[in-house]
Amino acid sequence: MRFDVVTLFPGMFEMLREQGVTGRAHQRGVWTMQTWNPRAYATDVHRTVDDRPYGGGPGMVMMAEPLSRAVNDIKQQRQTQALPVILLSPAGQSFDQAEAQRLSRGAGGILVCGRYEGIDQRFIDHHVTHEISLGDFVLSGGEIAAMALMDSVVRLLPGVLGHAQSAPQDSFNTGLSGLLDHPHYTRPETWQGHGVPHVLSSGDHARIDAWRRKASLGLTLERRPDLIRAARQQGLLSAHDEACLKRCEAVADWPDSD
Ligand code: 9D3
Repeated sequence: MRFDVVTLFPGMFEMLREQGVTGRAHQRGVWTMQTWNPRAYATDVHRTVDDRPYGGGPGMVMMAEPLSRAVNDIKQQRQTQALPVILLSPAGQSFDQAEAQRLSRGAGGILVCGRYEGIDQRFIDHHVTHEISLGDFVLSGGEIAAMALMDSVVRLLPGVLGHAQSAPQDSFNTGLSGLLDHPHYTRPETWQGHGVPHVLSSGDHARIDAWRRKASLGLTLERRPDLIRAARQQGLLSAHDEACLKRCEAVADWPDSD
């Protein structure tokens, strides 16, 4: 897996290379990343990468030429024209786990991070194959979105997560049928006067699994009823799950009641 990132702020990406799960995987050579600064591809002495918008209005627009020269350089170095060129953009398709999984099965791609008010549309029309957003909130640029995307993809690569934190148990993944995860507890047994649900120290794994499934269903019903509908539509809910949901719907103050 290799990502080539076009960004005016290459320093931001060191974190991904150095820290945590992605840092360890990078150290082991599971994935690589190279950053490309469009400023290095500017054609004037001031190394200009932005200009005022045609039609007027506030803010600046990233020029097509420096970005295009950067992308062409990447494609030449990687000896392929077929790489996905992903623009991180508030106008993109909302990113989700299914897209992370698709990307994790590929060879990586070119990530283009915008700054300022936007990017000259002619660059987008000429080079960009996918536009991806993190959701309906405003960031200062595409960098943090690109890092979030790479983090979510790299952790899905074979051998990146240890057995103890393996990917299939995550929220939105198959083990949980696309439901939210159940609550977690660890020592001490009493913290600030609050105990741990007794079933979790019973050693009865069938009862523990049943409790966790019920907790997942109840939390998801309360917070993300859209995910319940999606799981149902995909046939991921058993008759037992449906009965559990019916009982949850009848209990107003879940999960505090027993
Ligand atoms: C005034 C119109 N704004 C569009 C919503 C302008 C604008 C805001 C923020 C233009 C660019 C940006 C920078 N954001 C990103 O590059 C970005 C982003 C985001 O802001 N939210 C969610 N996902 C993403 S991915 C890239």
